[in-house]
Formats: sequence, structure tokens, C-alpha cells
Amino acid sequence: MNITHIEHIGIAVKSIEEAKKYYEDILGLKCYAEEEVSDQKVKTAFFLVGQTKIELLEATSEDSSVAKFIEKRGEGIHHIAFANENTDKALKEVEEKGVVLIDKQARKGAEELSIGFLHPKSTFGVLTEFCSK
Ligand code: CMX
Repeated sequence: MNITHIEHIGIAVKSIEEAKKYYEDILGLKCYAEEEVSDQKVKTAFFLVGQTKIELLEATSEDSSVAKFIEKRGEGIHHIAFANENTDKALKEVEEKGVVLIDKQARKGAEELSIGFLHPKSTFGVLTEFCSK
């Protein structure tokens, strides 16, 4: 499937406005984009660190998976996303190897990327995302 790098690390926060202050004022990173992904019921904010992004995630509704995550586990690392050449192919390949998928087919995520999630029960507790351009 040719994973090339960690595309982003998703971090669940209660408030992007509040969390941004830490990333910008203390770590000195720059938020280069904010976007609502209505399909996923989240608002996102992005920071570039080398080739990898930090994606802050704030729930836009109580039934958002990010809201549920924070309620159960608190704020923190929510998922890791691997860049690859073709998300549909990568999903199919890992499914054939026995991994349980959340998304059987790629769908559109933030930044127009083609994304698909693997279930954390199949990936040693880490919600895993594939994404490709
Ligand atoms: N990482 C690791 N484990 C997680 C998790 C996460 N992010 N989210 C939930 N879990 C675990 C829960 O702790 C729970 O474990 P236990 O059964 O041991 O208690 C189990 O998964 C089921 O959790 P749940 O709260 O009942 O949640 P759901 O089954 O309703 O959903 C999941 C879990 C992962 C299937 C769902 O969050 C999902 O479909 N995620 C993919 C989409 C997504 O996360 N979108 C937001 C980001 C979008 C973006 O980046 O643009």
C-alpha cells in the first residue's frame, strides 16, 4: 500500500479556540487552516510540523464521535493518519488481511483528502486513518 509518512495526528479538544493558544503562543506553530467537516461533525484546525500535520478536532454536535471520545476518555490523541497512494486500495488490502474497517470505501475528509478509518479494536487500540490526495 506504500505508506509514505504520517500525514497527521488528530487530537480531540473541547475548544479549538482554547487549544490553539497552546499550539500558537507556547509552541510557536502557526494555524494555517480551519475547516468544518460536517460529514464527521467536527471543526478542525491544522498546524504543519515538517511533513506532518497536527489536526485539532472539536465536536460540532453531541453525537459526534469526537464528543463521545472526550466524554469517555478526555481530551487527547484521537487518531493517527497514514498517507498512502490510494485509500480505497489500502482499505481493501488491510481488510483482506483481517483488519476490521470502519469505512469500506474512501470518503472525502478535510483538505479534500480521500480518507478511510480502521477500527481501533483491530489496530491495538489506535484509531487509524488512511488518506490520499
Ligand atoms: N481511539 C481508540 N479507541 C477508541 C476511539 C479512538 N479514537 N474512539 C472510541 N474508541 C473505543 C472506545 O473506547 C470503546 O472501547 P471499549 O469498548 O473498550 O469501551 C470502543 O472504541 C467503542 O467506542 P464507542 O464510544 O462506543 O464509540 P463508537 O463505537 O460509537 O465509535 C469509532 C467508535 C472509532 C467506531 C468511531 O469513533 C468512528 O467511527 N470513528 C471514525 C470517524 C471519526 O473518528 N471521525 C472524527 C475525525 C474526522 C476527521 O479527522 O476529519
